[in-house]
Amino acid sequence: MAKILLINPPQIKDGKYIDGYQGVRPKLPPLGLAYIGGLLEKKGHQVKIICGMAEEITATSIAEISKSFDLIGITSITFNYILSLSVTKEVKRLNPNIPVVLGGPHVNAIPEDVLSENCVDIVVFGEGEYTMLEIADSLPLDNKKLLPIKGIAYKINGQAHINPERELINDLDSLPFPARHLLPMKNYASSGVRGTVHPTYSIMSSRGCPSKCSFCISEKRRILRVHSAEYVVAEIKELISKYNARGISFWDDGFTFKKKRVFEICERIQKENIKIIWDCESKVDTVNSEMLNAMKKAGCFSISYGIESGSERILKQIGKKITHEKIIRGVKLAKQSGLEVRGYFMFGFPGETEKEMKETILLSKKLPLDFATYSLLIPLPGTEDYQNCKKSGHFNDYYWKKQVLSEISFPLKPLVYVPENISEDRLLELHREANREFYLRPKIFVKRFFSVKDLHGIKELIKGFKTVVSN
Ligand code: B12
Repeated sequence: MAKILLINPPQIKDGKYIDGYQGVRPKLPPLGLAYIGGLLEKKGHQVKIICGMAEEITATSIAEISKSFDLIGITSITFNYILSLSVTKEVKRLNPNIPVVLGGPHVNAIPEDVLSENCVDIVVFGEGEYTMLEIADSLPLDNKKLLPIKGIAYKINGQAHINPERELINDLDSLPFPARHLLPMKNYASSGVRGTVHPTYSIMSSRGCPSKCSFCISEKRRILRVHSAEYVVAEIKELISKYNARGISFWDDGFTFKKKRVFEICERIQKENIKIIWDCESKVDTVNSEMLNAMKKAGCFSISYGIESGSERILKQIGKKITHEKIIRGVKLAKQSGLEVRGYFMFGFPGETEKEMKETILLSKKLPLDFATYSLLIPLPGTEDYQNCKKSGHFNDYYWKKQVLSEISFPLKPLVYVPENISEDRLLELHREANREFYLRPKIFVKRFFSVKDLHGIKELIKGFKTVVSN
């Protein structure tokens, strides 16, 4: 039995702890670490998780705590990579003999790059559950023991060794539930991004996405695998009984990809009379009325669609495989079923013109959406857009490294990438215009005002209003 410490790095900016991304985004449990923790515990290891997103803790205190562990695992997305590295360095400085493993979406995209850091012993790319288990089972480590472990990169005499990829986990139900009992659950999720009830917690009921969008990471994640309806409903019940959940947010890349399963989940929720309000992310061309009605009946209150652009040319370019017609249909059907509908839009794709960005604003206003979120493209390693933006010559490498790898507030200024046909100022202005034009319409404002149910709702409304006008 090994003692393993898993770490989500502290959210620190300018030396100060940032609570819940300055209130801009929700605080959610790091499910990747919790899944790994769940499997390690099931197999007899002792696990602790430190979540620097939910606890105010410094890198030095984490390093002190690390002393009593046999193996350390740290997670990283691109935007907190520098934060993850600073924890890794501190942990290694105080505990040079404890193996330190780095994993997560950023690491998956560029394992060799991450391995070049002195403080990192092993890089895990891909799904981490079984890889971390094999590492833990092999302690104390030597190069011979690492050789057969799939999905890792490590160093032998300073030289990088990259082992073959690990197969994706096909039977997701073979995994225990995420070890949420190792997390400070009370510190998370007030009412989620889209939540109206408190507390709302997150579930990942599937992994992967069959779409090939140019801004999204990694080939391998594209293969869709799902938890069965039985597993999903049992997880919901655990969240209710152990953590008093009143709401659930499904963060799957597309909750509605497998239609039959959606019906099964809805049926079970109703049959077992489970009182829960939930929301999910989806793609406009994967829904139909029957499904949306069943979802509504089973407690779904909101659906969020990745729409991205109002320009048919850009939709084609980014590989979204949706058209205006499909977008209008998907949004209308969800509204007809009585769901709240959110649309995600993006600006600043390679070659995108001002005219095309205006088409996006127009489409978002034309659709019967309740909320719209507009983001500026940030090219991330492992995506097609990262390659395209770099090639275009308008990509600012200096700012990419300085900001993207360590930023936790958006938009990043100056922008790391600005399409050829527009100036940075104009792009930022259009982004502001989009928010104002969408939210400062009387019908949206009145709807927001009358949807407020409690003090939390009032606070959210004021925060939203301030964001729109001060943006
Ligand atoms: C829920 C979610 C959020 C939540 C927060 C989640 C959290 N608590 O950390 C919210 C809504 C707040 C959020 C915000 C953002 N997010 Co987000 N988010 C997700 C989402 C949808 C699910 C994450 C999840 O739980 N996955 C399920 C678990 C099982 O997978 P996993 O985390 O990858 O972990 C597995 C492996 O990576 C690996 N692993 C992970 N960590 C470790 C550690 C070790 C030691 C090992 C061995 C292995 C390992 O093993 C795990 C189990 O198999 C993902 C997309 C996705 N489908 O994963 C995007 C995703 C992580 N988000 C992303 C982005 C870009 C953002 C934002 C920057 C968006 C924005 N512009 O505001 C912010 C950044 C905020 C920040 N500073 O952290 C990107 C990250 C890309 C990248 N290159 O890093 C993703 C991948 C979406 C995408 N396809 O591009 N996000």
